[in-house]
Amino acid sequence: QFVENVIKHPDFGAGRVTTRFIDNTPELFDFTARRDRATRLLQYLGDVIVNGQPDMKGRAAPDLSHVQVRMPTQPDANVPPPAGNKQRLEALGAEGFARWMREQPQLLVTDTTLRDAHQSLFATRMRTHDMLPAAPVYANRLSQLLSLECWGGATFDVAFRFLKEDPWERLRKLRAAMPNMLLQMLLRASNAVGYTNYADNVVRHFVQQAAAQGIDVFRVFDSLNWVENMRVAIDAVRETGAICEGTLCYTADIFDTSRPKYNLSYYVNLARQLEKAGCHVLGIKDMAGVCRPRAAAELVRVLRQEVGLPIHFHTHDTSGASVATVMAAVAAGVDAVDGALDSMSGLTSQPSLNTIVAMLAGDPRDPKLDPQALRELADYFEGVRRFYSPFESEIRSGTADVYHHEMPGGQYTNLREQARAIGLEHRWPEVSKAYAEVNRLFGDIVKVTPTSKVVGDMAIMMVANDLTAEDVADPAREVAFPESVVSLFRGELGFPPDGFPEALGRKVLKDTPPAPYRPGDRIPPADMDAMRAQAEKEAGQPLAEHDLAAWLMYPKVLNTYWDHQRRYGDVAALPTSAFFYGLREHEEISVELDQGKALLISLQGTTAPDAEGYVRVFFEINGQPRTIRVRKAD
Ligand code: 3PY
Ligand code: ZN
Repeated sequence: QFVENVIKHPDFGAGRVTTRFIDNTPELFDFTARRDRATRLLQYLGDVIVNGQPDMKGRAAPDLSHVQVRMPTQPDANVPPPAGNKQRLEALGAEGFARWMREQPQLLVTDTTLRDAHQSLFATRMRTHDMLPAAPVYANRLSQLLSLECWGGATFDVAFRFLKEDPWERLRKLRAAMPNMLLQMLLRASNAVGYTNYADNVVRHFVQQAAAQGIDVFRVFDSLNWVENMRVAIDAVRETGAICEGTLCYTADIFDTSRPKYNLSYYVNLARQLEKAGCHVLGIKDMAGVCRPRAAAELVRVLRQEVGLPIHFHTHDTSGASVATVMAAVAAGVDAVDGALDSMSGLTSQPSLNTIVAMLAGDPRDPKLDPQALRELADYFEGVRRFYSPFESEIRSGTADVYHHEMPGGQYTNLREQARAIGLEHRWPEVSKAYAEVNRLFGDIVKVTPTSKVVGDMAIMMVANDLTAEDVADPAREVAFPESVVSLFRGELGFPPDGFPEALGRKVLKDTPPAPYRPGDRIPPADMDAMRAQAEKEAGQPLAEHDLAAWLMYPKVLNTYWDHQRRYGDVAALPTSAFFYGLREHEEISVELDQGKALLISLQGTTAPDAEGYVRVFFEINGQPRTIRVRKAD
């Protein structure tokens, strides 16, 4: 192979070869690098075949023998996609784009399939490998979509932690495949894509990197609806030239007089603050799906009078009523809504985009999206979803229970995961009941990441220890509160407008609760040079600016990810069935390590463990036999 590389090199052919040729022509060694990468992938497959994929521990592998993924028709790669909203944003700028959104009559639609839908249905596990075949179809046949939500929220952490892939790489690939579409992310304001407040300069740096790598629309929210705590993120987004969708999180019910703090004027006041803070678009984020049709209509009608921003409505279908809610919002004049392709919709996910489009056919606000393209993509994801079935929750139907527990759709599968991990899944109804009780104990707060995680931690702790709400509130009873609860009461995620309940705060903190302050004012700025030096030392390699941004938020997760990379190479290139379940005997997969260069890998067989506990796994790779030794775990 090496000699072949030398002979084929254009400089060799052209006689431009000096004694330094070999030293100066590193690509001659590509084959060793490729061989090494292939070996590492085989090691990964061998480990999965012999010992199972770590994320699958305790889950039953699905029967995949009948799974057929129907690929959507791929457009001609030589024909560039039509101009879309990306070009409109470039032409009009963020303010101009927002004005266009508000003035044009059609309903604008965001597709959440690549972010919220899989976060809400199967614990955020969708891999980039399964997203990419859809991208050219979106770009060529669905370019009228307002945007594709494809990044942020839990996808960032889960990609590194569980999927062992780089979310920045995902973003770059999606960006390249859809140069005409607006790519949207969910940003938790000062919590960025994490679960805690970060230093202001870390948040700014992250936003700059996300915009530079391809994000056009930032949906920014704060988990306590505290606009003061959103300003750093809002300003950072504005500086990049991207669209800032300042978002209010909807909770309770504007018509419920027993919870007056979440009445209509609460939301109008928030919307005015977001407009004044410089947001281009107003998002209404009904993260749990508790906004009923009558409330959505009233909210949209009044907000459209009271603020000048276009309004973008987001909900979840946990109750089964979300299409009704979306239709009510549309009738009241909402400018944009979110939906997910129908095979990725419903239950804790978004309402079906295909259904919304079908319901509005012929309507003056018809979004005019190609139903056939939506159908093909939905068919494709229906097949893809089967690979992830071990991560799906057991729910089979919509339930009005959500109006009671108010758990965000994006949290539901994750919290069930958390319960499962400590053996509490069979007590799930108690967990969801405790969740509602914790909300009341905490003073009826907005529950969305990360406050929702704190409420979930507390609920799980109560069920695990058989504690009632009375036990928790009882000053005489010792309770070991989870660290996240202590942090919440210390104000490290900010404060609700009416503060946290004083008595419980005293019990949790064993001290007087603090007066409200903005967490970012107390977190010293990160020393970027020192941080970079440390991160590069841990990574064992120079890091790009965006890698540093990731490490600043998730140092431990990144270190583990880098270890995995060193050991196994780029597992993101594997097909999903192989990534999670390994290979069946004589199954052959094609893995594209470099653009256009596929490896054919098949499993020929395995031996029983030898005396030292090692199994030999026989592969064929591009027709050549290769054996990998794997120690069988006890
Ligand atoms: C997230 O922050 O990940 C959410 O989806 C909140 O709804
Ligand atoms: Zn959501």
